[in-house]
Amino acid sequence: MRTQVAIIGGGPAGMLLGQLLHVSGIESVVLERKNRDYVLSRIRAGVLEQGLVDLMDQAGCGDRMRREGIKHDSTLIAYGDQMFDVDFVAHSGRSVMIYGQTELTRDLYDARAAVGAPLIEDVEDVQVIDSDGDSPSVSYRKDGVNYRIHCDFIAGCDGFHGVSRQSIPATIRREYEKVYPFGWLGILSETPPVNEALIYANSDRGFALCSMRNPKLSRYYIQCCQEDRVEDWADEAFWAELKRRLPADVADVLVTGPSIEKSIAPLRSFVCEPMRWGRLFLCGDAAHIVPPTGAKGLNTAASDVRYLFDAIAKFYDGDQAGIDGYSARALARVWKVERFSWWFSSLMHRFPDQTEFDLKMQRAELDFLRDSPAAQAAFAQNYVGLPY
Ligand code: FAS
Ligand code: PHB
Repeated sequence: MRTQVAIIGGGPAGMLLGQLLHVSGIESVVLERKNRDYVLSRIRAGVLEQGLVDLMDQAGCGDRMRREGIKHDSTLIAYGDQMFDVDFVAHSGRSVMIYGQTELTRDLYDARAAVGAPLIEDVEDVQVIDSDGDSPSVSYRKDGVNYRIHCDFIAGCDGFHGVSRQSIPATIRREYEKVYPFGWLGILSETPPVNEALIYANSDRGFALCSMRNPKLSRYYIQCCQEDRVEDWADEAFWAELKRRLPADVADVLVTGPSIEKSIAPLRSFVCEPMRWGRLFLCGDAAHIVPPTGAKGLNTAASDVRYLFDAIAKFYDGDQAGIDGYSARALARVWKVERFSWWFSSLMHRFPDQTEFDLKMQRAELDFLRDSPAAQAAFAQNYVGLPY
């Protein structure tokens, strides 16, 4: 088989890239280790930057998101008995869109199926071949049969545990990592959100986040120990702990109910440099990971996709500059996002080794963020999404 772009990974990065290429007349094949049902069963991101909203429109996949997504102009930040809002529009002129990653990825799967573009699911043993040569290819096995796809470019969109990053020689790769000493325990419940806005809470018992998917579906998180397992947390225990971490007037109106999904996510910051090796280009979690505090994981996958799509489209118009500049351009934004995600995580979580002085610093920074328009403007500009 031959195609122009072989995309490894059918998550949001791979499927968005595939759809952008398709609407521009560039052929691609998506190889997914699992399948549509598995990918859509994972509950992940909930906040879309305007850049990603615009890309979904450009890909012709924005209609349901526009109908069902919820525009948010601000967020609430709570600490101790304090709670204040940061007005995104006042400080940045932009908003964010609440629309689950699950629904966004569903829209992309439906769009690819509607145009009949190749998506090969349940593949095994994907391998990147000769990416640093002039005739790259990808091999894989399906139903016991080995296949090979010859292509012009390989997009490594296969997430943190994929094969693409490992296909860049270890002597070339530089990896930067910070592992946080806690995780996030998240639940989905068919209950009305506790507030119209998201609430990020720093309490003396640890971090909590009140989010949502729609007016009847709420998403809540609490910081938990790295060793915790989902089975350690009965719904009743989760709700009781969440209430302890929220201001009393918020806890009093929290509507609880059975969890329809419950999972624990580890938190890490991670970046791989470079994001290119010959004709192989990394996008999304294959190249970088952020703690979800700043809602940047999915959104930074989107900016990578935008840069790579632009570069490939220009290549076929005879301009190599985008391809040659992809890694540096993507990493320049990635590192700024890593900084914001690390900063906001450090501000809102309780760390096992924190001293009384450290806690005073957290409190002082939160007081400054509450009182300073300049600090709120910096927060808002990062949260709504730095320019592409
Ligand atoms: P993904 O990991 O989503 O997709 C990669 C795809 O590649 C998967 O479908 C996988 O099956 C496939 N694959 C892997 N290896 C392969 C191979 N060898 N061959 C073929 N296919 C292969 N971000 C937020 O903004 N907010 C959140 O609350 C949030 N919560 C998260 C919770 C968890 C548990 C995790 C892991 C991530 C979370 N994220 C969150 C980040 C998340 O949204 C990612 O940023 C987003 O899924 C990135 O999309 P992709 O880069 O497409 O990677
Ligand atoms: C979510 O709704 O899943 C969500 C929202 C904001 C975050 C992280 C996760 O910062």
